[in-house]
Amino acid sequence: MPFSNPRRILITSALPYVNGIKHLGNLVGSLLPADVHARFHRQIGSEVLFVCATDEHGTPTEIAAAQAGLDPQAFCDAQHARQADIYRRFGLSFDHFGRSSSPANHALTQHFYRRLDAAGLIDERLVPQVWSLTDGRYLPDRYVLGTCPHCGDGGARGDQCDACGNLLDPVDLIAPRSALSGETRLEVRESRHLFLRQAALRDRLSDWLDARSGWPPFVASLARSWLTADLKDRCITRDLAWGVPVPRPGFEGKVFYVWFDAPIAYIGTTQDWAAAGPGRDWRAWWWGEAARETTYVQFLGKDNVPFHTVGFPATLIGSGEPWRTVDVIKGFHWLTHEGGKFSTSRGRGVFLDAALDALPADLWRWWLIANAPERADVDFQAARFAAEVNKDLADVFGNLVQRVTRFARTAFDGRVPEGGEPGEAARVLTAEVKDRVAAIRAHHEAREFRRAAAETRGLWARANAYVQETAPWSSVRVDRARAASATRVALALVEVGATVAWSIVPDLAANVLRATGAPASSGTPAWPHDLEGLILGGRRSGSQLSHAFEPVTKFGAAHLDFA
Ligand code: B3M
Ligand code: ZN
Repeated sequence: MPFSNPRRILITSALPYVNGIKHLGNLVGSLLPADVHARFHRQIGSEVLFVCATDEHGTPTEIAAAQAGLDPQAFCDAQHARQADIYRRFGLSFDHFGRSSSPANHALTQHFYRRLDAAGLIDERLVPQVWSLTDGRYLPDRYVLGTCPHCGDGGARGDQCDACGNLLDPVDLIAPRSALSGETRLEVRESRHLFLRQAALRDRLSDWLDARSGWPPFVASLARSWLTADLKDRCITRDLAWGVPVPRPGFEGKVFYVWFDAPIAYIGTTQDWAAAGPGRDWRAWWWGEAARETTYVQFLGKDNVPFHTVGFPATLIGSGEPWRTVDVIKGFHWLTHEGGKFSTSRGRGVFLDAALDALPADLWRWWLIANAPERADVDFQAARFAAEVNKDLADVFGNLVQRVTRFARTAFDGRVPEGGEPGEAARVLTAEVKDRVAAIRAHHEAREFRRAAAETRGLWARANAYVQETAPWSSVRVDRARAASATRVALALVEVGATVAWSIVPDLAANVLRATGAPASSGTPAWPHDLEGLILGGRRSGSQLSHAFEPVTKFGAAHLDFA
């Protein structure tokens, strides 16, 4: 198995744009699976660094700040804090949640530019741009509105007409106007910009891609197609004030394109993490020999594939320095919402603040991971969501935990019962549990999240069947020793079932582990080993079940009143 138990694993999630609260699609498309993977690797003893940041530069931020009556820095300060709080409440266990606007990232971005320039990979070119006399600024393509020359729709943007789907240039629009002011006093001016000569790196990028493995097939083929047909030199500067300044004569008042500095922020954030604590070395994750043992995995949605398979590797490789590049890109398709697209601009879908107001984070985490859009788009439907979460977490797992722990508390004085010998059924069961736990681990290692969740659910169901068969609450009246051993085995199964689910549902698992009196009921529970000793050997006999399990409350789809 590739990368089985790497000594050191670097995990990054695509950086959420700073403006606005994200929706379930953003969560499942990068942040959440990255978190599950980080937690799983901590459980098996890998040295993990999991970083993410808000992506803060670019026109949308500048405009959203202006609309809020704030300068971009103040706007980003507030929005970053809001997002950080939501991710904490979702249990996202970043080692560092940074910002692409940090001084470290500014310095690194300028450093990469200088290296690329020295390597002859930067070209200066004149680009025609729309200048708005009224707004006193250049307008990015999509901030020019007008009538579509193809279908006559009056709401076409300078990059695309949504009505007919045609790609446009702002100069194609009939009666163009500024999206900011509505004014029509526009003119085309030539502006000087920098281009990264990606086409000159084609062979090196292609060799680099050939040397990667373990990617989902659709990500590998998307990467391949971007590297062949669509590999163009890329403009990496913009006529904007908010961003990383371009350190070059004649470029005063311009900044780097947000997609140039955003992936660099994976490194900048690692430097910020290192600066925030003693004994931390960012080079061990990113640089030369020091990072040789590091496996680097990126999590992102399919629209971000080109920037991570062409743009960012071009920056790193083109610098001529020994930067660590990604080993595996785990990409995701879309989560749709009741048959349509999630849309931040139209406020359509389940946004993360509303999701947390409605239900505990783990209920979302469970369903999203069990239904992650790994091979195709997946539709979120409130009714289906409610039915599946109620079944898996309340009926199957919750009920198992509730029955077993409550019985142990009443019949065995709140302890893991001692005495009795596990019989043949328990031996068969243990062999099967070993196989299932190994399968769950293999799915997590392969980043096959749906399979990991499905196998976890299968383990819970198997444990339920054992409890059903042995029914210690009946046998206790006639054969206390047999009931004791069955209850002890069942408690061990509950403990295993919670431990292997912890990366997906950390709060629920901790709640269960407390109720079984397991030692690792706070912090990261180690991946189960020696299952014979735990299940058959009665390793935890006699220990106290100090806390009662807090059952999972069922809910109806009507409880989820989303647009
Ligand atoms: N902020 C786009 C997105 O959220 C972008 C990702 C940057 S990753 C370096 O889709
Ligand atoms: Zn059109």
